Amino acid sequence: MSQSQNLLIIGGPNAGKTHFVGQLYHRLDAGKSAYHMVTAPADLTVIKAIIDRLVQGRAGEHTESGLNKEISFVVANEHAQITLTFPDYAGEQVRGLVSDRLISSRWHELITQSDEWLLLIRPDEIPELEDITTRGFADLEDLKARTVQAHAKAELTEPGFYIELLQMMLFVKGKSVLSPVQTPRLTVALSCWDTLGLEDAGVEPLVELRQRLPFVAAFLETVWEPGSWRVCGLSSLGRTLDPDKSDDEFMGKGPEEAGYVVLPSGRHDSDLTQLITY
Ligand SMILES: Nc1nc2c(ncn2[C@@H]2O[C@H](COP(=O)(O)OP(=O)(O)OP(=O)(O)O)[C@@H](O)[C@H]2O)c(=O)[nH]1
Ligand SMILES: [Mg+2]
Repeated sequence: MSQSQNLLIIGGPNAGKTHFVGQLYHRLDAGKSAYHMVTAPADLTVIKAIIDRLVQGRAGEHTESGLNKEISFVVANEHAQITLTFPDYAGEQVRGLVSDRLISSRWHELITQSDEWLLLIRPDEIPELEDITTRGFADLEDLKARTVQAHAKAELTEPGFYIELLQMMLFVKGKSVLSPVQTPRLTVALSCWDTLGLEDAGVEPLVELRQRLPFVAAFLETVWEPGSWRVCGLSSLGRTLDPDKSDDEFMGKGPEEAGYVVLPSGRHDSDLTQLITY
């Protein structure tokens, strides 16, 4: 075995982190991946809870904000061994990292110990940037109301949040953005891909990122070394599930048959471990 990697999985609120890790585990457990499990997570509570829901054809729950579980497992094939660390925090905690500019000692450790990052971004929940091409000229009254609202919020925009998050993580890792970043290698996964109306294979995720989050794409293109980062698509479920009502078709086939990764070329692949190996 030639390589040993440490992958950190991270994402904002509602990005699909818990469903992805549940589906990934379920696939590995069912022997449906190019990788096999070497060490299973010590605590299976979170994974069991999500898989229980999925086998009933129902969506799982939002991670409670007080919950701080870390799920770690080791997978391998004949070439590489990968330790996956997935802090199952509620996504708001990641928002907090950025808005408070404070990184706890545990987050510090997680970031410094990792040499690969998988960042989940959910494009269908990102509000379209309002500009003259989408809004036209506003009348004065309308403009006044919107200015008050904007000041009251004073939050980072979504693209700003992701850029700031990556900059903070690079800072903790001791990386300068003045020379192209080679490690950590980065995979950005556009999650809930099935909600984007692009079911057919062939759409390159980087093209989609450039279109939906041009600032984030430009940041990555400037800061990371080409070949050390990539953009993929992810649909852990392949469809939207209801938390209360079973989806019979999903349940009948089994969760391990649902979901896919969209590779940088636009090809769809049902093996979700494609996202963790780069
Ligand atoms: N359509 C669709 N919905 C998905 C997919 N994956 C997750 N979801 C839904 O997206 C929502 C968020 O998924 P979670 O996995 O709970 O997201 P999270 O990042 O863990 O969210 P927090 O725990 O709140 O931070 C849930 O309602 C899921 O049912 C997918 O592949 N497709
Ligand atoms: Mg969660």
